[in-house]
Amino acid sequence: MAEDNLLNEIAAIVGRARRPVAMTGAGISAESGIPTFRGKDGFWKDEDVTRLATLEGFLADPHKVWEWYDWRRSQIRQTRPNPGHFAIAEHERLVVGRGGSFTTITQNIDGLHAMAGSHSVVELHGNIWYSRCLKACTTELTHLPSTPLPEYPPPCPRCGDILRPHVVWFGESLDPLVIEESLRLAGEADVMLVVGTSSQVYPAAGLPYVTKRAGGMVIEINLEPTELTYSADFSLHGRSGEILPDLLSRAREFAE
Ligand code: BJW
Repeated sequence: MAEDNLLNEIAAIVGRARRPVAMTGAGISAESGIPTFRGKDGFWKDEDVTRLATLEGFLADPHKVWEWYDWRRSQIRQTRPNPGHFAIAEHERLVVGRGGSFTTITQNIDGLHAMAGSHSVVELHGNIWYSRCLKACTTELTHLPSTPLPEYPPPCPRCGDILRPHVVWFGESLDPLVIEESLRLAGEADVMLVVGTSSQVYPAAGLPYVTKRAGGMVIEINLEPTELTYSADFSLHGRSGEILPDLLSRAREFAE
């Protein structure tokens, strides 16, 4: 009962928000079958990340890194959005329909938010279905939707040099326009839902604090406590694929 009251209190805040933002991480896609990065079942528990998800690792062995990304692409290809993704997409439609704005800022590179029907999505760490020229002969991205690729590393269709995955590796800067946009959205948000992220990787992990400093509320949804938990206004512990549909359908009853 106490839990039900708490959920309704949070639903009222979310339902009345005019400019909510969802900030998502690997946890929201876990229920679609995509492994998270950290933790006991995390993707990176056995791998040396510096060999695979850094520019240095890529330059040392582009064939191996592309092989790994192609394997991940083939795994992601078999997945579909889950009720957490769909609940966010449905809430975006509701908020926009009554004249507000709703954006999903995601650290995920899997494209599942768009597949669920979310229209306003900021991808902080890129998108695994795109690649770009290592030598940056053009700023245009190359869409590589098929897997497996015929060769590793794939050649740039314009200059013949090699393509790299369009993702942000450790130590690399995020696209400045993407940072600017996400800082603006976080600063203007009246509510930020922080879903399925360990809140360890910056600058993404700093966005909820931008919302808080600007007077917005931060609501965390995660299986377990994180570094954000003590600063969040509310923390709901459980599966995002269960909590989000419940919370956001309750929120609709409070929508003005
Ligand atoms: C569930 C669930 C369910 C599970 N329901 N929940 C400031 C301070 C300190 C360091 C830095 C700083 N600024 C920059 C840095 C350096 C670095 C960094 O942050 N390091 C920290 C680790 C300390 N940042 C960078 O390098 C960034 N670049 C940058 O800032 O450039 C300027 C600069 C450089 C160097 C120094 C200073 C400035 C770039 C970061 C790029 C991150 N890239 C990756 C790989 C993407 C490509 C790929 O996938 O191959 O992005 S790393 C990886 O982590 C991936 C993710 O997007 C990201 C975040 O992970 P996420 O989503 O939080 O996943 P997990 O696994 O950590 O957590 C999952 C959570 O879900 C858990 O909490 C579970 O409990 C939960 N969960 N199932 C609800 N069903």
